[in-house]
Amino acid sequence: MNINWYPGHMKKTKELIREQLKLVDVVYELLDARIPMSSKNPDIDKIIGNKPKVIVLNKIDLADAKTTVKWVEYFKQNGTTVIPVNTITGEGVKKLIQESQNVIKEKMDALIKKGRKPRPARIMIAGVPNVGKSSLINKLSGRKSTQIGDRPGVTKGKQWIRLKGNMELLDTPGILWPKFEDPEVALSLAFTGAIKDEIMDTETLAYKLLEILWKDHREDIIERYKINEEYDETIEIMDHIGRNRGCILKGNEIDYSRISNIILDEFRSGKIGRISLEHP
Ligand SMILES: Nc1nc2c(ncn2[C@@H]2O[C@H](COP(=O)(O)OP(=O)(O)OP(=O)(O)O)[C@@H](O)[C@H]2O)c(=O)[nH]1
Ligand SMILES: [Mg+2]
Repeated sequence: MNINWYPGHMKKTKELIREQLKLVDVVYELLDARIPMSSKNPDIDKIIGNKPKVIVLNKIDLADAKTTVKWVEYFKQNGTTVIPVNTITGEGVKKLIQESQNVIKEKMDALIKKGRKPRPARIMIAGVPNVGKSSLINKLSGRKSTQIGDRPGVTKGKQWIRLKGNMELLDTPGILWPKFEDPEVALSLAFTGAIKDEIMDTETLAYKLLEILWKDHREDIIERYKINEEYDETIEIMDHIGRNRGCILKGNEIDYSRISNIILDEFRSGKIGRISLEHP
C-alpha cells in the first residue's frame, strides 16, 4: 500500500472527511463484495454520524452471487440501504442513483417546505484504497460530466461533478484506512489486491490463499488447475500447479515465485472463480 497510515495521517484524513461531510447530503460507503468486513473502515460510522449513508458493494463480478445476496440481506437487516454494483460495467449504478434519491428525499422535501428552492443532492464517496472509488466516480459522471466551479464558501476549491437526476458528486473521494492491524483482515486485503504485496512476501501470500481455497473452494481449484489427486499438504498442490504451468527452474525445482504470482493474479482477476472470502 503506498499510503502509510501513521496516526497523524489518520487524524488528518479523519478531519478532512469530516470537513467534506458538511458539504454533502449522502455518503456512499464503498465495500469490496468479496470482503465486506475487511474492506470496511473501523471508524466510518463514527465519522459519518447520522448523515444518510448508502453501502455500495462493489466488484460483484468477482464475488459469489449467492453470498452477495446474503450480504445485502445482512446490511438491510441493520437498516442500511445497500446496493450491489459492478463499477466497470455499470451494473447496479442506475439503482444506486434511484435509491440515493429516496434516501435524500426527506431532506429535499424539508427544504421545499421551508420555501427554499430544491437544490441538487450532494454525494460523497468514501472507501479504503483500491475498492473502486475512482471507477464509481467515473461511472456516475459518465464521459460528458461537467465540472462545476468552486462553490463560494467551500474550502480549498473542491470540485463538484454534476450527475443526472439532479445530483452532484464531490470529486475527491474520502480515502479511508482499513483495519490492517488485524492479521486476518490484512490477509484478506492482500489476497484481493487492496494492499500491495509488500506487506508479506508473495509466496507466503499465495500459499495461504491456496490453503483457504483448497479448504473452501476445492472444486474451483480442481477445475482450474486440473488437479485430480487428493492432496493433504498445500505445498503438494502448489507443486502440482507449478509443474502444470511449467514453472520449473534448473534442476527440476519449482519456481515458487512465478507460480505464486500466477495464483494471486488468477484469483484477483476472477479466473479461479467468483469467490467471496467473507460471509455474513
Ligand atoms: N472486476 C472489477 N474490478 C473493478 C471494479 N471496480 C473497480 N475495479 C478495479 O479495481 C481497481 C481499483 O479501482 P479504483 O477505481 O482505482 O479504486 P480506488 O478506490 O479509486 O483506489 P485508490 O484511488 O487507490 O484508493 C482497478 O483496477 C479497477 O479496474 C469492479 O466492479 N469489478
Ligand atoms: Mg482512486
